[in-house]
Order: sequence, then structure tokens, then C-alpha cells
Amino acid sequence: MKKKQSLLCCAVIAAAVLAAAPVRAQFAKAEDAVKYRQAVYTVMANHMGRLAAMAKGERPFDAAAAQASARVIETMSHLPWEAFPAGSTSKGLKAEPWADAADYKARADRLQGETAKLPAAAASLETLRPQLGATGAACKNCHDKYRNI
Ligand code: ASC
Repeated sequence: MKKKQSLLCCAVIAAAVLAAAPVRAQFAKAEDAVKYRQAVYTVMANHMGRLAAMAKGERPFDAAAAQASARVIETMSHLPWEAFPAGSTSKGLKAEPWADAADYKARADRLQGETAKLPAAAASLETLRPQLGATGAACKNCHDKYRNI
């Protein structure tokens, strides 16, 4: 086969393999996974902001609202991890979570451990403050390695 033809052939095969590679059953395209995880983080950050406003006294403390936000954060903390299929790069990433699955899972587990305590802690301002701090530290633990900001 001539050089030009064989190059073309390689390119066609590579494109076919890439197109067929399952990003993950849940996401048809890498871009769908990126959108999904960013949506989860947007909701989580919004509710972290509501709790932070109460913790700082910028908004009156309301136990029912705080606990509702805490439950949203806990639920959200379980969702993004399946949405980092290999190759789903985005501007927001400074390292690839799929390159070290154990490290990435350890950081996700730490966050889930802290968010699990948040709904009960949100019953009073005195208990909310330290647990919100621990939760924010678990967010940051992952951001330090993976988030490009
Ligand atoms: C938040 C929020 C984050 C984390 C992070 C903690 O409230 O929006 O991304 O906490 O700032 O370090």
C-alpha cells in the first residue's frame, strides 16, 4: 500500500475506534459527562453558599432550610464520580481523575463521609459551623489536585 493510502487507512480506523469507544453507558458523549458533573457541582456550590451565608450570619439561621440544603449537598456528593470517564477533559481540570482511580476515590469518599454528617449538624448553628468547615475542606482536598482555577 502506498504511504498516503496507508496513512488515510490508519486515520479512518482510528476514527472508527474512537467513535465506537463507550464513554460510559450513562453518557453518550464525553461532553455529556462534562455537562452532567458541572451541573452537579453548580447545585452543590449553590447550597454550600446558602449554608455559608447562615454560618457567617449574612442570612438568618433557619434549621429546616439548612437541613434541606445539607441533604441536597449530601445527595449531590454521590453523583459526579461516575461522570469522569477516561478522556472527558475540560477546561476545569488540571489533572485527570481517571489517571489514578484509587486517589480519586479516596478524595470522593472523604467528601461523602463529611456530607453524611451535614444534615444532622445543620440542626443548629453551633454544630453547622464546624461541619461546614470540614465539608469545605473535603471539597478543597479534591480541588487542590484536580480543579483548574
Ligand atoms: C464551596 C464551594 C466550593 C467549595 C470550596 C471549598 O462552598 O462552592 O467549591 O466550598 O470552596 O474549599
